[in-house]
Amino acid sequence: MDWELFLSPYKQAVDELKIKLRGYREQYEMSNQHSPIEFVTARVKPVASILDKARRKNIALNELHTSMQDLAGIRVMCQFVDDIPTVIELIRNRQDMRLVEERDYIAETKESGYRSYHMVVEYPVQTIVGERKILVEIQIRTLAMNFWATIEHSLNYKYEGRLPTEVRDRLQRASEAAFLLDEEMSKIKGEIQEAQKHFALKKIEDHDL
Ligand code: 0O2
Repeated sequence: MDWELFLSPYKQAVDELKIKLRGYREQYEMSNQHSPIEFVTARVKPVASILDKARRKNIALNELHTSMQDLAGIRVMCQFVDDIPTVIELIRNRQDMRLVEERDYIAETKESGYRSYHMVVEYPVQTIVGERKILVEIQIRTLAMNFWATIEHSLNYKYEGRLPTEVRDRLQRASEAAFLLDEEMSKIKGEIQEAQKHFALKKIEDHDL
């Protein structure tokens, strides 16, 4: 299997979407509004992870494009929990993609403690042999949710998915702490935004000097 060739439309899709979603942030900044998007990252799933997941979920390699929804992945990080519905709406209203599925692991936290909002979309990529529709998984989460998921992901990698009970328990407590952090930040959102506005103005003034 020529992986580079197979994954090239996925790479095209994540590169395009990364630019498109980052564009929102610039628009909010230009209009002096709080941006619900803090930053955006994108990746094509590494071949080793594809093979591993295909084995785990019994997916044949010739069914990857329909059965593995996260070959192309975009992550949108938000400062506050209530930025998440704003981002969801922005994505739902787009005309350049079709929504396939949504999974709300914020309303229903996963057993591991994982929280995030997942949207699977079908995104058309123009190739030299015509249009290809590519599935892309967009994960939307706060900075606290992202911190937790990143740490948990590396620990899972280290322990090859078999986390010792003590680590698992600590991660569950850490997930609750991240939840509380999000709650506290939401409560002082107004204050934080004031401070950020002052900081942004100061940057402009300093730049003008
Ligand atoms: P990677 O390395 O991020 O690509 P499944 O794979 O069975 O868990 P499914 O049905 O494929 O689930 O879709 P789901 O759960 O909506 O999305 C899977 C992706 O969500 C994962 O991709 C992770 O990125 C993230 N995710 C889901 N559950 C967890 C979790 O408990 N902890 C962390 N850290 N991330 C999670 P991959 O392929 O597992 O990994």
